[in-house]
Amino acid sequence: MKLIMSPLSPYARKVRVLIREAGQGEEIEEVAVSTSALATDPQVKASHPTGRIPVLLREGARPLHDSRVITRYLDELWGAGLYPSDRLWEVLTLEATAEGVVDSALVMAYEMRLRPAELQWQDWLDAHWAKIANALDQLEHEAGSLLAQPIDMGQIALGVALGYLDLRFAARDWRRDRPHLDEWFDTFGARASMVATRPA
Ligand SMILES: N[C@@H](CCC(=O)N[C@@H](CS)C(=O)NCC(=O)O)C(=O)O
Repeated sequence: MKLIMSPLSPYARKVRVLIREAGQGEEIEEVAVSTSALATDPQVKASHPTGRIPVLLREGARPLHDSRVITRYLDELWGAGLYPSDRLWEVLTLEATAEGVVDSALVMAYEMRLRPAELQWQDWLDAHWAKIANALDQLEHEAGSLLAQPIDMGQIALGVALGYLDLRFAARDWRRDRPHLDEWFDTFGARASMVATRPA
């Protein structure tokens, strides 16, 4: 199988962390592309209806797209246990919260990096950061219990989301006033799967 991805994409990083946590690095070739809505990579255009990454190319089967579809597929294929049935709804909800953080962060990143400076809209940026801050404040209260749980896909999504905030919005310092989340990420971010996929 091949994973069309970018080393900077947080959505692709979730899949890449899962692959490493499942010990299946040999099974998937990671193909790095550069793509954006303004210049869609041809491989991405050919395999994803709305031209986004990640995409999983499979022998003799349709490509799979959307990171959450790919992570569910690989988890089931390999029996990785990252969506444990006894905690499924909690794991899926944490995964969705982390995804919402990444969705808002990406909206902000595109606004700042792709839109011409004179067209950028500060209220829009602030509104999306407020969504992120609200989610992180809630997660700050839950971070202690996360440390006690075995790794799951919700935690992977959260670790990737926080890593993306460090990459794009370090100056906003999400760690300030969130010591428990900071401590959790210190531990989680040191996992080999996270270190190996750290965006450069
Ligand atoms: N919901 C999708 C989001 C994927 C996504 O937006 N990926 C970004 C890269 S981080 C992308 O391909 N952007 C290019 C574009 O929007 O054309 C997923 O989880 O896979």
